Amino acid sequence: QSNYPLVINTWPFVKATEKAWQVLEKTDDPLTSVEQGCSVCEELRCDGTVGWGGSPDENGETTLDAMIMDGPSHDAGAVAGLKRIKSAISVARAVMEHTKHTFLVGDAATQFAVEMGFKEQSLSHIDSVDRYLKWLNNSCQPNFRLWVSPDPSLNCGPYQPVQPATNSDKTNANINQQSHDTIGMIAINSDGDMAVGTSTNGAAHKIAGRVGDSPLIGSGAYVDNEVGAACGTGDGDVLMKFLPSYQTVESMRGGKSPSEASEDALRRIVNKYPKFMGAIVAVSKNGDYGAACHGLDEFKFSYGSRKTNGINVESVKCI
Ligand code: SD4
Repeated sequence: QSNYPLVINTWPFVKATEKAWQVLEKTDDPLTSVEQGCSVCEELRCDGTVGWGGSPDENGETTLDAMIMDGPSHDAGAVAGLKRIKSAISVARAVMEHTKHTFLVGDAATQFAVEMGFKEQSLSHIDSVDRYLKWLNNSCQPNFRLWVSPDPSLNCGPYQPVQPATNSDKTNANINQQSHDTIGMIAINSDGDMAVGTSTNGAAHKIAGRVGDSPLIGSGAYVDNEVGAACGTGDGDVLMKFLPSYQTVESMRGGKSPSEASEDALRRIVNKYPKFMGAIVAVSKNGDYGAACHGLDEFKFSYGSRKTNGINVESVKCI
């Protein structure tokens, strides 16, 4: 059996994996596969951390970050702080395909989306309202979501600016940024052409306007069609300082396997931020794949993959 076609994504979001696979099988189009796979998570509000109705910011509003990148053309589109539009990755694709630009943000991205025919609607859900009010009242429930700090006091508002003394204090020190679970997805078709994408509602109780790593090309995801692709999940305020998806692809270019390259990218982060939490998944040009994580053992980081022989969810022991 050949190593591709293949779909792979962060976390066990199997409905998204399966949808992406169905699209890939039918169309052999990795870009549409990634878009539609991630769209499933946006609709299902995977873990409350993708799509509408999750991770409210300090104003109680959910905003979305997403990107998509096409291997053969090396073209990409992204949106950040997208308001009142549910289909973030599709808007990112529209930016790529219908503009000369690459990245649109905030209300102006919404305006673009509406002009492109996307429906404007509230991104609030009873869950996001409830979560916001609990945070506001300083009565959060630590187990409300999959990813919360082991220290319950860190999960409750109101926001207190922190002035960390060192980089290692910085990670996890900000009580506003404790809930993570981005979908990052890679698809590779029967010709070995690849696409990547991400979609997330970012960090819970973020300061309004905060953008994470997920929509940033090279940080949240990256593809070089001649080498491979990678995407990440985790603490975006740290991840974005290291361009880990780009780094992973470059290490594969240098001969590392997908797992080795992902691990190397994370080690560069952990070296400076020992408490960092996050993961990278990667696929090489020949369809080999692997992953690495740090600080996620408690959350049992796993990722989904789909080939002709079925779906597979693999747990990763973190470095
Ligand atoms: C962010 N990286 O906005 C995203 C959140 C996330 O797994 O990945 N969660 O920081």
